[in-house]
Amino acid sequence: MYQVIGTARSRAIRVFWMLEELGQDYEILAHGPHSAEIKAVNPSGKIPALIVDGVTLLDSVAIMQFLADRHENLTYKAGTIQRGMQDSFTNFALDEIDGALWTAGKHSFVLPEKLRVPAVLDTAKAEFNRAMKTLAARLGDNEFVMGDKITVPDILIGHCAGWAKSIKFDLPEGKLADYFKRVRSRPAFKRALVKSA
Ligand SMILES: N[C@@H](CCC(=O)N[C@@H](CS)C(=O)NCC(=O)O)C(=O)O
Repeated sequence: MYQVIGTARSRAIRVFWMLEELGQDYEILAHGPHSAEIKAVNPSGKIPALIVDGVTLLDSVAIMQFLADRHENLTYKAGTIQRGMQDSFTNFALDEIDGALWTAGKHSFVLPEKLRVPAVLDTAKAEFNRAMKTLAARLGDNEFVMGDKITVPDILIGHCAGWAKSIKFDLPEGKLADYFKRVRSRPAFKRALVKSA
């Protein structure tokens, strides 16, 4: 059985969600950032971590993609053109969406107070808004970023949409709002929220 170190209100929810999508059994070790339990496996003290076959994997997106590859679901196969396109969406979401949200988070509550620059929040919002415009253009009329098949980047983006809402960033309306709703209303996400609550 998989074990995941991490709490629900963190990037660990991406891993719980992916495991639910894949129908895999998992145990949640609900330890927060910088706990002794996470520091024992990750020198940075960051969550989440996945423990599989006695080995620890770090970084939520690497973990999601590993699980998708391993269980051959929610992903295109490595080496295909579609996988290249899928990974491009993953990198875009990580750089431009997660990146803007994380900048806002770091300068609101993560960094020690003396290192915070509150003015950067407006920059993070502007970057987020720009990413939303790019996403709308790249999504077009598709159901999911890769077309009609849900893949790893949709889970990542779906998580980021909820994160953005929770820190009161403006979320777009129209097709993008429908897309966020479509991804976030998946039963697997609901199960992950219940299990990790
Ligand atoms: N790239 C990592 C980032 C992990 C991360 O920053 N996690 C946050 C919680 S969501 C954390 O543990 N922060 C503590 C810190 O930054 O010191 C991932 O995607 O897993």
